Amino acid sequence: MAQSENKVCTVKSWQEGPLIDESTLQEDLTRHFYYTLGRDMVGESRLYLYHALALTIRDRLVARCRTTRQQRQLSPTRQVAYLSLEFLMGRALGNAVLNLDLEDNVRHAVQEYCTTLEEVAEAEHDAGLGNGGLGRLAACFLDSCATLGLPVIGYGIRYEYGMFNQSIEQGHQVEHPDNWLREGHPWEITAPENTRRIKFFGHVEVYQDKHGRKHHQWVNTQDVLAVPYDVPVPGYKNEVVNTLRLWKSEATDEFNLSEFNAGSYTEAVARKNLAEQITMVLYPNDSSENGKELRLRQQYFLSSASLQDLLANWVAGHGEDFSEFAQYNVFQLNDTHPSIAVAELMRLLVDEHDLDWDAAWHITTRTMAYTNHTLLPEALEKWSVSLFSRLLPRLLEIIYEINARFLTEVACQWPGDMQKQRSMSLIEEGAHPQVRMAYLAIVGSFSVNGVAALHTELLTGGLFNEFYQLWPHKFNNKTNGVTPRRWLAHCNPELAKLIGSKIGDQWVAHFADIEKIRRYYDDKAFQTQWLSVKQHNKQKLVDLVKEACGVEFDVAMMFDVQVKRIHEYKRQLLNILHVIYLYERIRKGDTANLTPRCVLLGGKAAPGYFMAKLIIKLFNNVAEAINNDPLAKPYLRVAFLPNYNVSAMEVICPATDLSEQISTTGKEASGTGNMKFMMNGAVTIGTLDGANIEIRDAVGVENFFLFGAKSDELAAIRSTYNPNQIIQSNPALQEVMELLESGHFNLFEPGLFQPIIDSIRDPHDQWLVAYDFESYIEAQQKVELAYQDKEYWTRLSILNTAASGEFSSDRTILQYSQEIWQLAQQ
Ligand code: B1H
Repeated sequence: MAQSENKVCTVKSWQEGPLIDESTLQEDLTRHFYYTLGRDMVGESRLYLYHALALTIRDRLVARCRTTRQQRQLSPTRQVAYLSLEFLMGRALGNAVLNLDLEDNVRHAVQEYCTTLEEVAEAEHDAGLGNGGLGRLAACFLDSCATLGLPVIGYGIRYEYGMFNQSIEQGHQVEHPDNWLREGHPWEITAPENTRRIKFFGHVEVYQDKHGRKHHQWVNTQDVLAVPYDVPVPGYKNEVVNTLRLWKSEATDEFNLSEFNAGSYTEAVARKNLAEQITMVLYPNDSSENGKELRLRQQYFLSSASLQDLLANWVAGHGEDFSEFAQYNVFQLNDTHPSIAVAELMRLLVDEHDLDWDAAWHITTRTMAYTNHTLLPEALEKWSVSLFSRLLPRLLEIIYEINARFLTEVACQWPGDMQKQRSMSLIEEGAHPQVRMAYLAIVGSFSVNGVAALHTELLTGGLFNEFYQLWPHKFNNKTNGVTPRRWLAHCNPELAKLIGSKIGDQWVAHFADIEKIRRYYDDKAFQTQWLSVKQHNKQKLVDLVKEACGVEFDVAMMFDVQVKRIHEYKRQLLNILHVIYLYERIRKGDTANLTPRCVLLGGKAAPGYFMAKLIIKLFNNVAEAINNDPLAKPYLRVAFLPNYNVSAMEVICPATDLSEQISTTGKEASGTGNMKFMMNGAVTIGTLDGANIEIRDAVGVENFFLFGAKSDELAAIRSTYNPNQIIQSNPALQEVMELLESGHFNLFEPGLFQPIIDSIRDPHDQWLVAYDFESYIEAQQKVELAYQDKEYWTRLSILNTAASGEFSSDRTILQYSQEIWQLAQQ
């Protein structure tokens, strides 16, 4: 439908919009409850009340979204599209109430329904459209962009099924589909008029026009529709509402005619399912690629739909003149997952908008920016050339052309060095040639950034060193951050209030201000209040653990927590060995200096990751043995929290005393859970990895419990690594291994944990579990002593929160905005 055919008609009485402010909130809630949803029984269901409240708040978001858009149209500026296969948004209600400053009104309004805001909020499903840190980072970034008033639109996929739900059965992880849309998603608004068409398969035909110019036509394709669903993203008390646009795949209305005419009507309709499969499910493999064709389809689907969307908007405003396009647009690629966008933008500009190659390349390399999130080799995406040529034939041609021109540049830089050309080529040669997506992203982008200082150093000095030598100016660091709205103001209201009573509430939007509470770290009365808030928060976690795991935690004990995806590099196994070590001491009666502690572990294992699943089982078996031993009860309690997700973290991080950040050095690109814990006053035990290094610098080395090998020692350690000898020469570790190897934790399942035992004893153990055991135990002993001195620990806790200012995603986004995006100051 052409825009010009629509008559523009503004409803006069609505030019200002209908009255929609706090004063009508109560009536709007009732109207949505009674009429939009057709309910009449109060108390009938929390779910309906939640929906009515969400719609009431959405009205207010929609109004602000419209004014935000209108204001930006008045003075167009450079804008950013953040392309990500994951947005781990969690729940929206509490965040919207906070950011729109509606708490008092909403509390008042729900009172009429004889319930509380907290209870209503519990009815919302988490939007689990992400795996872990990378997806949650995207969500924090959206909050910061809106809060800073930046014109940033998120583009992602509206997965029908998000991250799977995890239950624990007989100690094993069991996965259940996350049908999060079943009860409806009241925040989204669909915009079918902006549906885009995405091509797959087919072949390329070349023809010459009358001027002798070659044109490429991608024909005989099997097309899929991308239908947008917009989710509002409110800024904090600033009237700005940005958009997250999520694409859903749908079949076109075209049938395969021959099939249809042959009487196979139902088969032809059933074939539509193939199209709808694209956005059916999120791949649950955090930090490892899986190489599945459907995943490449998802990546291209998102990239193409989003770029077409932006180009269509551009053409609506500027016609086919792209001369200023790069001045007004930036595309930030969240890892290589959407990196096919580099080739797709070339295709759209050259094939569909008739630009010549050089003009299109000029635009592409001035608008694309790439964030790398991992050095793990298993996470570096490669797609086979044969899959590409079948699924996306025109894109493969474009990648070849980009590569040919790029290799000429390499040859100029390093004349005659064929090895350089091979190692830097976008195509990895071999029996099964593959496209290296990270290289495509680097070659096509003007900026390449890592997510913490060490990570960026390792990128430029190692993984991408050759590219760094060629283009040092492209590389930069942007240390991650998390939003203090969700991760302090919303999830820890008591602490927020206490902080506010001393330094005001400016910190919520200007988080550098949090440093001001440092003044009170020695103030006895303040310490007492601080501790009392922590105890309340711990009680909430006690209730959750009791309900979810049936284990009794005790607020008087230290809460020692490790929650994150289960992965060997994150070393949950080291944590378990420490738990077994403590248990050994208890069994031996060596308890004089033992600080009672509750150890909580949580996180999901990728369904196909055998070792990660076995680690969950080991932890649960160890927990079972310890929790059933009356000797252990006064000193040690252990629980695995099933189905760790964003909402669970909102209860966990305010209640944690000790934050476990114990990855093998050089493996965790940044980590962001470490920052959430720190903001909420947890003290960290950790390695010199990822953002831990910056956290330790910020809080002061004396206030951080450091252990483990350092990154510049790793090569030497690995070359002579002999875990069996380490075990032999360390009595504590020897005892731990003996207990594990005796079958004490798998009495009825002999040999169950042999793969774990073997991995610890393996001289090629990449994760260096045995190597770091001794220094980990020492650091844990220092933690125990520190915790025994309540006042000292409380001081540490306050200092951690006070030093967390730089880990706000507002700081990160300001750096993206100034140093990469070059957005005008708002
Ligand atoms: C991170 C991933 C990731 N790095 C592949 N890489 C995925 C890779 O589904 N996949 O194919 C999904 C996720 N995730 C994490 O990003 C890092 O491990 C963290 O250290 C970092 O804090 C986070 C955000 O930068």
